[in-house]
Amino acid sequence: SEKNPLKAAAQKAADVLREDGPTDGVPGKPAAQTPSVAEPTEPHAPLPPKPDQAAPETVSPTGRPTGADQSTNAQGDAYLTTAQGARLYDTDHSLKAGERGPVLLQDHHLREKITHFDHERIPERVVHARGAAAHGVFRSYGTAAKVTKAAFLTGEAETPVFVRFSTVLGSRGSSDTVRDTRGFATKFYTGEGTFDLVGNNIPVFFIQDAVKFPDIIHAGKPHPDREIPQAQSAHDTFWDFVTLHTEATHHTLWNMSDRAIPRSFRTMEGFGVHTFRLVNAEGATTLVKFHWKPKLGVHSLVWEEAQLINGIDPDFHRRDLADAIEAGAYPQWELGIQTFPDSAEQTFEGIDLLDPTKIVPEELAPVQPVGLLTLNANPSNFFAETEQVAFHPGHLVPGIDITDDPLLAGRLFSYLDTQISRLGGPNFAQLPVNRTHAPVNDMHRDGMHQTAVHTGAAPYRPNSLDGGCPFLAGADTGAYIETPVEVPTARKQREAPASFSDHFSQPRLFWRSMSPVEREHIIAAYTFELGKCYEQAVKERGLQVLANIDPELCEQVATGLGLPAPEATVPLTAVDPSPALSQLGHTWPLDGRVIGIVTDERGDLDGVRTVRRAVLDAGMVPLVIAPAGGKLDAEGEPVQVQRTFATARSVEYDAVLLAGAPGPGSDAYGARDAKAGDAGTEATTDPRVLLMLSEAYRHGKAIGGWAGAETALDAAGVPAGAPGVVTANSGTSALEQVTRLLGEHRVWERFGTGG
Ligand code: HDE
Repeated sequence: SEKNPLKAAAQKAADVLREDGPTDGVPGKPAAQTPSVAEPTEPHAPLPPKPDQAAPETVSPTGRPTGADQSTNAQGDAYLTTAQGARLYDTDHSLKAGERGPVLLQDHHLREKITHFDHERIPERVVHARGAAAHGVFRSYGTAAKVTKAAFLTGEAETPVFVRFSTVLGSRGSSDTVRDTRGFATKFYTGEGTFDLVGNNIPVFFIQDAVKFPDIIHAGKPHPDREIPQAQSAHDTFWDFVTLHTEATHHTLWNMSDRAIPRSFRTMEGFGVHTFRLVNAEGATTLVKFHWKPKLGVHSLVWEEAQLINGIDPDFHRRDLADAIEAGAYPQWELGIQTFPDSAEQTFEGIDLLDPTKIVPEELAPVQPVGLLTLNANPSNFFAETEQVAFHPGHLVPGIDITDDPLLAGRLFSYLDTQISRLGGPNFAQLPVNRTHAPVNDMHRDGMHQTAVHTGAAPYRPNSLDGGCPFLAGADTGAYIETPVEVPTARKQREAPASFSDHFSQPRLFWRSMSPVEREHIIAAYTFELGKCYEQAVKERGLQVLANIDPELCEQVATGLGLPAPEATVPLTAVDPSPALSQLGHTWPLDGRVIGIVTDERGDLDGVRTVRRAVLDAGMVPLVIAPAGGKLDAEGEPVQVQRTFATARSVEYDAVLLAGAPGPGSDAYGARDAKAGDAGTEATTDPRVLLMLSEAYRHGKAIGGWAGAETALDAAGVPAGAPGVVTANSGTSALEQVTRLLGEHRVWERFGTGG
C-alpha cells in the first residue's frame, strides 16, 4: 500500500530487478554482479524486502486519540469469524451428533474459543500488579538545555507519553486506597528512543542495595501459609523486616504518613528516587533528582476514609483518573530537577547522592521546572496497554545517564528479566504500547511472539551481504554513549560505604517537618499497624526504631500499644526541618473536586439547580444525592438525581452541601430506621444522611447548609459553628464559603491539633 514505505521500496526493487538484474542493495542503483567481499564503509540502505515480505507498520498506535483510527480496532469486519478469518454462522451451540447427542471433537470453533479463553490471563507483575494508566503529552520548557542534550527536554518539544500509576504490594484485583507506596512510571516516546522514568510517589526506598529487594517484598506480601493479609503492611512479617533492617526506617515513616493514602493519582508527587546523571551538548555532566509536581497540589485521604473506600469503591483511584480525563479535566504535573555538581564524592551538603534512602531537601536544592505533563486520553483497552506496558529504568536516551546507586544497578537487570516471564518472551518491545517511536534497526531475531517479518540476509555485524547494514552511529549521529566516568581501582567487596549507615537523621528530618495534624496521623498509623502485629518482640522493636527517630513519636505510639517507651540508642542529632515536605499551608486549585449536594423533594430545589451550575462553572463535580433515583420535580427544569441515599457514601465527595433536612427515604432501610427512632430524637432526617454528615465531619470535610439544614446538622451531632461548618441563607452563599474552605483541602482544625 502507499502507506507502507517498505512495500513501496519493495515494489521499486522488484521493478529494478526486472529491468536491470540484481541490485547491490540500493534501490534503483545498478548492481555489481557479485556482492563485494569487503565490509562496506559507507552507510547505505539495506537490501529491500521482497515484495511479499513487508514488515508490519513500525509506527506505534499509542498516543492517538482513542477510537479515532479504525486500524487500531481489533474488530475489523461486520461478521464474527474464527481467528483464521472464516465467517461463523453460530457461536452459541457446540457441534453435536443430534440435538441431545455428544459434542464432537471436530468442532474447531469450540476448541479455538475455549483454548484462547483458557490462556487469557498472563502472570501479574510480581510487584506493582494493581495499576491504572493514561496517555498524554509532555511539553518541554526548554530550560533543561543547559544540563542535557536529550532532545525531548530541549526547545519546546512535544513528546507522547504513557503513564502508569500503581500500588506495590497488592494483587491485580486489590483495592486502590490501601496504605502503600504508589508507582509513578512514565514512558516518553521520544524521537531518540524511549525514555522510561520509573518512579514512585515517595522519594526514598526501603533498601540501599538491590540484592535485598526479594527480602523486603517477601516480608510485605501476604504470609506464605494463609496468603493473608492482601495489600497491607499491617502485619508481622513486614514489621519484623523493617524494624530489623533499619535502613527501611525513612521509607516506612513516609508510608505511615498521609503520603501513602493519596486522595487521587492526580494529587500525588512523583520522584525518580535515584540520582541520575545528565549530559549536555558539550559533554558536561550534572547529577540530578527528578520530581513530578501535581498542578492540583498534594492531597491525601484520611485513614478511616481510605478504609471505607476499600469496601465501597475499590476502584476509587482508577475511576477518578479515568473520569477526570473523560470529562476533559486533564491532570497535569510539572517535571522538575534538583541539580548537583558531578563531584568525585557524589555528595551534596553532606548528603550521599548514591544512597536511595536519602532526600536532598528542596530548601537546599530547589526543584527547577523543565516541562509539563498532561494526561489527556484513557487507554482503549486495559490489557493491551495498561497490563502489557513494560517499563525499564535502563530505557535511556542520549543526554540521560545513570549513577552507581547500587539499588539502580539491580533494577537495570530486573526489569528486562521480569518482562520475559510476564510477557512471555523477548519480543515485548513489539507490543503496540511498548513500540518506540524512533526507527528500530536491531539485529534481534525470532523468539516467542515475533511479529516482525524481518528481511535481509545478514542479521549480524560485520557483514557485506546486507551492504554492511546496519551501521553504527557516533556522537555526531545521535549514538547513546555512556559517560566515561572514572571507576576507582578498588577491591571486590560486599560492603556499603559508611555514609549509608545513618538510618535515622533523615526520618527525624521528615518527622520534624510535619505539621501537628500530620504528626497526629503518623502516630495513629504506627499505632494501628504495630497494633495489628501479634508478636510482642516486633512491637517492641518497632518502638525502639521510633525512639531513634523522636522521643515524642515513640511515647505516643507506646501509649497506644500499652507498652513502655524505650530510650534512643543513637544520638538524636539536630536537623533543620524542610517545610516543603508538609502537605499543609497552601491553597490549591479546585479542579475536579467533588461536591455532594444532599436534598429531597422538600429541599430548596431552585437553590440546588443554581449551586449545581456554579459547581460546574468552577471546574468541580456536583453530585446530587436524594432519597430515590430519577428526577426531583421542581418548578421549571427538574433536578437529575445522581446518587441515592442507598448508593452514596460520604467518601465519594470532598465537601458536602445540604439543601434542607432530607426526611427518611421511602425504602426499607430509611423507613425502618426512621421508625426505630434514635436516642429520643425524632427521626426527621434520613439516618443515612446523618451518617454522611458525621463521617464528613470526622474526615475534616467542609460542610455547608441552607434552607433548614440546621435540623439535620443538629441531629447528626455536627456542632453549629464548629470549624468548617457553615450555614447560610442561600445555596450560593453556602457554596462560596465551602469552596474557600476546600482550597486548603481539609478543615485541619477538626483534627484537634489545629493543623
Ligand atoms: Fe521496581 N520493579 N524494583 N522499583 N517498580 C517492578 O518490573 C525492582 C524500585 C517501580 O507500572 C517490576 O515490570 C527491583 C524502586 C514501578 O509497570 C520489577 C528493585 C522504584 C514499577 C521491579 C525495585 C521502583 C516497578 C515488576 C530494587 C522507584 C511498576 C513488574 C532494586 C524508583 C511499573 C515490572 C509499571 C516494577 C524490580 C525498586 C518503581 C520486578 C529489583 C526504587 C513504578 O522488575
